[in-house]
Amino acid sequence: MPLVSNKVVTIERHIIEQQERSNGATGDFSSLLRDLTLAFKIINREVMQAGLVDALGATGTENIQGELVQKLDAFADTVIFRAMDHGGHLCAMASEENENILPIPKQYRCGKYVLLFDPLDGSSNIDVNVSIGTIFSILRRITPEDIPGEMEDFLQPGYKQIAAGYTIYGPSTMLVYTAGRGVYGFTYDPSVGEFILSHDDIRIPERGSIYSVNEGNYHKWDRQMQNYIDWAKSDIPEEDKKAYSLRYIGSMVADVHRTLLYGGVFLYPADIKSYKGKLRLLYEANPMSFVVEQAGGAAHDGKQRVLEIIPEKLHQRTPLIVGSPKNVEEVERFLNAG
Ligand code: P6P
Repeated sequence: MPLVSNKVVTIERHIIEQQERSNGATGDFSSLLRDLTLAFKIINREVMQAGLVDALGATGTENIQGELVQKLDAFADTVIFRAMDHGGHLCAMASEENENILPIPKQYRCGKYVLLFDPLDGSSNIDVNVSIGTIFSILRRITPEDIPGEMEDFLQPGYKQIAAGYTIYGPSTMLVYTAGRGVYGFTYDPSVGEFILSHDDIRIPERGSIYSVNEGNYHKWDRQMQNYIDWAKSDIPEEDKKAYSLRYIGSMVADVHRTLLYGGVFLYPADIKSYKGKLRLLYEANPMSFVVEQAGGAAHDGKQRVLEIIPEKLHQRTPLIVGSPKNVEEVERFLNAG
């Protein structure tokens, strides 16, 4: 994946160039993504000040409702909703923070897309200054365009996604997205308030030597998963395999972002306690799987391709094995062994 060196391209410019390449694309989708990046800039500002709010005592910032700063994930949820509800591109939204789908306020025009998002995944890590992120997924509505969005607009398999991506708030803030024509990374420059193209056409390595999983759950996994983990961390001379390294941040956006750039595999398997896994299908596993597949990787739930799961519930969970194609194949080999 070439780092961009000879031109300064903002995400807005990039989206327009992508739109010009896709025949028949309306400006609709481009301005939807532009509205989203505004929300990410506002969230970034608050996340980067989070530590200071305590240090500065009661001088916490006011949020967009004029109330004293809420919990950061509730704040992020509100910011995204309010940035996206009036653009005329969406007919409804869904967020991890809200049980039901979120209708577009009556005073605004309904559009032809639905947006699903996890406003601030891994937010429990904010207190220890670990990277966290926003994950988003965009689908085209399937109900008639003259009525408000409905639940069935959201319960579509992941391969129907129009676009998906994440913003990681870390040592630098990066937005990574795909619209089905490759994966692109933009690094935020707060001095000019722009996301600048820094990772053009990201491709995940065919194989990596990092596995990423919470080994504290080892005793809860089935035997096949335990066998894979035992194999992954062993030198296997007869297979000419060196032990893989374990890297686990406990923030999905950070773990998957590292996997995307360095290769390897991120796993959140089912276990005897969470037999469906922990991660949410529609606004965590699907968007991350779409990004990784578009970068040449793979994403399975242990039985099938994640993007082919037919959703039944808005907040349903799924096991997730996502990363370099060869590494995902290795996991599958163990899971399918007798
Ligand atoms: P565990 C964060 O709470 C999160 O939802 C994901 O970001 C992360 O991958 C996972 O949970 C970590 O879960 O059980 O390993 O702490």
